[in-house]
Amino acid sequence: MGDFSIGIDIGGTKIAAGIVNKTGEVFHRKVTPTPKETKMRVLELLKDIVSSYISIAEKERMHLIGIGIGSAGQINYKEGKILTGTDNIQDWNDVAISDYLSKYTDLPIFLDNDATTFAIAEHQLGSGKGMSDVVCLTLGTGIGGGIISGGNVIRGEWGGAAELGHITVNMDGPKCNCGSHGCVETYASGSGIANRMKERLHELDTTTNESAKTYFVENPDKLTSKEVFQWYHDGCPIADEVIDTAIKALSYGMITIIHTFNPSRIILGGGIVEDREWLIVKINDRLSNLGMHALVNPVDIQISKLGYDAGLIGAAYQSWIANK
Ligand code: BMX
Ligand code: ZN
Repeated sequence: MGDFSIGIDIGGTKIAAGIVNKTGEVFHRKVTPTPKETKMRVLELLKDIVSSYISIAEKERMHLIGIGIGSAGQINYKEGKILTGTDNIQDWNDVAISDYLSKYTDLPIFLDNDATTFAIAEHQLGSGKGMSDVVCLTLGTGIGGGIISGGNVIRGEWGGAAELGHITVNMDGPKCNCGSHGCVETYASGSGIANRMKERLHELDTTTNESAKTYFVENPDKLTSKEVFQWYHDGCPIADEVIDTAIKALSYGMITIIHTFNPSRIILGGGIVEDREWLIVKINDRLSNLGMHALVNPVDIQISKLGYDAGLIGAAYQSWIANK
């Protein structure tokens, strides 16, 4: 049956997990909301996921060779520890994930940033296969970055590199929960799009945007990017500006990425781009008039082939990279 690895992807909204084979097939997929209370709740959930997969693997005679975990946050991959995390995940500071889980299993544990594991999956098995220079952006609760340069994963000294969602595109822009201002994430992530719309809800005109106004009155705190996209398609002018600004911010962020890494492809993933090919057309329109042409023009922007599973597949794939 070959070897298998457990893959877990911890994001600000959900935790996705599965047992993965070397070609990236996912078995026994599980998706759970990320516990909002404390890091201990997240750790207990991880322990439960790992224990249940170990019993399933035993029953089904799947030979497990490791556990790979991709998590949002600033991660010391050498120590298997989350150092810090923005408020996208509550209490996500100083979390010794590998130490905690190794009390329950002897399998090797590999921890990395979630967008880095996404990039590993796309590079090994997805849209970046066979390419030496690709950059990935995950557009979900936050915006994560993963970089493959010269065929190598770029992690920096301890694993904190590639926080590409925190490229500043407006020094006077909204405060970001990383501590800076006007990061791409504040405009183009799920939370960024929702926050920019919330700031402008008072401008909505009931005559032209009945559904938006009603929604705001009834659910002011529950607004998500999903509603903003819906209103954009319904012709709401404020939503139109919010989405246009998101595309603009993303395009300027990409120019910095292209000027810095000279990639041949940028792969986008996450809920914001899933099934929204039209976003790529709009980004390409903007990119055609920005930056240094020799660098920018040849870059091909694509949506992830592996989709929602990319993060967990890349996390699991670490077990094979380690065994090479
Ligand atoms: C944030 C940051 C990144 C992460 C990115 C995508 C935290 C908790 N998160 O910029 O480390 O890669 O979000 O995360 O510090 P997601 O929650 O959208 O999957
Ligand atoms: Zn930031």
